[in-house]
Amino acid sequence: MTPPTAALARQTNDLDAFWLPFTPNRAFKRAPKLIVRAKDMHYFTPDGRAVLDGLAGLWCVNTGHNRDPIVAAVARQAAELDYAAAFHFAHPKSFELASRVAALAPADLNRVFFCNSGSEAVDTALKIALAYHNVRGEGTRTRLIGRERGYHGVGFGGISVGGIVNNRKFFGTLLTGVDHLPATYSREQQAFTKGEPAWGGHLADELERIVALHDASTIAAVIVEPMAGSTGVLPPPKGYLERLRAICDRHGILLIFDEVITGFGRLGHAFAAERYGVTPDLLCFAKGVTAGAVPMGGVIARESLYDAFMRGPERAIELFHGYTYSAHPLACAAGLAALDLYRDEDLFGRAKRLEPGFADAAMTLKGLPGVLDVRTVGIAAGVDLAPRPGAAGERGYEAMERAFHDEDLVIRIAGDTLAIAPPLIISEAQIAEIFAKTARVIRAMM
Ligand code: PXG
Repeated sequence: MTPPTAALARQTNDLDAFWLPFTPNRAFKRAPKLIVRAKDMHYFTPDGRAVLDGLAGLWCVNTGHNRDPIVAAVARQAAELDYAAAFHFAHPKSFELASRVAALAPADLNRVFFCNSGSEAVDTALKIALAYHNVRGEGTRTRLIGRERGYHGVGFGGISVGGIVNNRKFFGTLLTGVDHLPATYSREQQAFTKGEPAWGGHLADELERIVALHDASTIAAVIVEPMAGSTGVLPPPKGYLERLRAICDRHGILLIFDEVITGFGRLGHAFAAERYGVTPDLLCFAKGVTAGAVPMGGVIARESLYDAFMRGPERAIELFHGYTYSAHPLACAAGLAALDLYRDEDLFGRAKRLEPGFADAAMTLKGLPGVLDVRTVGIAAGVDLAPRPGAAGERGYEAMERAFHDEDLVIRIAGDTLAIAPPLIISEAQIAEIFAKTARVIRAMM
């Protein structure tokens, strides 16, 4: 452990050059929040303050921070093989990680394409879906269906099928031929539900309406997050995903699950597909695959999809897609070490066992001033705060800042909704601590 030094503080004094992502840059640079170190459940600031991580990084550090086996695996790999040209070679760990990821996925989801982020995973899945129909001679299937309030990263594909207005409105016409299912959330019907709400399964039938409008022969795929994370933890209504699957089957439409957040234990299973007993045709993952230690994403495809591409001359490339850093050795090493930790510490099972207590702890916020809804599923909670009149998002932002500065706690916001999703190694005492701190923040603001 390195103590904070004056040199380190000096290095971080010039804040001008760095354009921070998804951050109010001017407000941040006026009152910067710096992190120099992390271990397990905590971040550490330059002055040595320990800050409890209530969001597992950004939903990715599911094992907890800086776990020794991951650190050692990455260090070993960096010394042994930094990089091998991804379009010429493979290295042993790429095959090993693909096999291990495939083994965690249900049914015949067993062919794994690697990339470097969730956004790339989404674009990869959308492209595989379009190309799949093409190689099968159904090239008229070009439409992609997303969902309102969906978040699928920031590539043009992802923002097109996504349903977050601010992520779309500045960026032109996006992909054409995209339509959207309605969001599944209704406060009136679902407020203060633990787990999957009873109301809303019927909203999957909106897909039939979209099919009737465009005709199935023009639709390639439907993409949804099994649980919408970024827009404030919206678990799927009971029966919803099953109904989507049935409608897709009826019309030859591919179903894509974006499990960038739900993958690797967040919902008490390796994948949400397992929790819900619904198998998609393509499954996007990222984040938890390396527990955030090295960037990595990927898509798991059903074997039949992969097989559809394996035709033509053997020397011909089957899918014109890939990244310089697909299956990067450091990412594969981190991924294998993370999967070992998930297995050895039974972290998915742990999340499942902690879920009822986590939900109870979250529900203690019910009844606090301005708390309009609390939702939970797995080790994730969304808390809607009443917006200040004429200043939507202000209360959420203030809550996040107060949590960090006054309570040494990291939480996330989407507008006036707080999101809480800590690492899966969290203790029951730390769960209580998160919600006690959050309650104090809420009380202090109202
Ligand atoms: N799909 C889903 C479902 C995601 O949640 C992405 C794709 C994109 O992943 P990359 O690795 O390209 O960022 C995500 C990312 C938040 C928050 O505030 C959520 C994400 C990222 C950053 C912040 O909830 N999810």
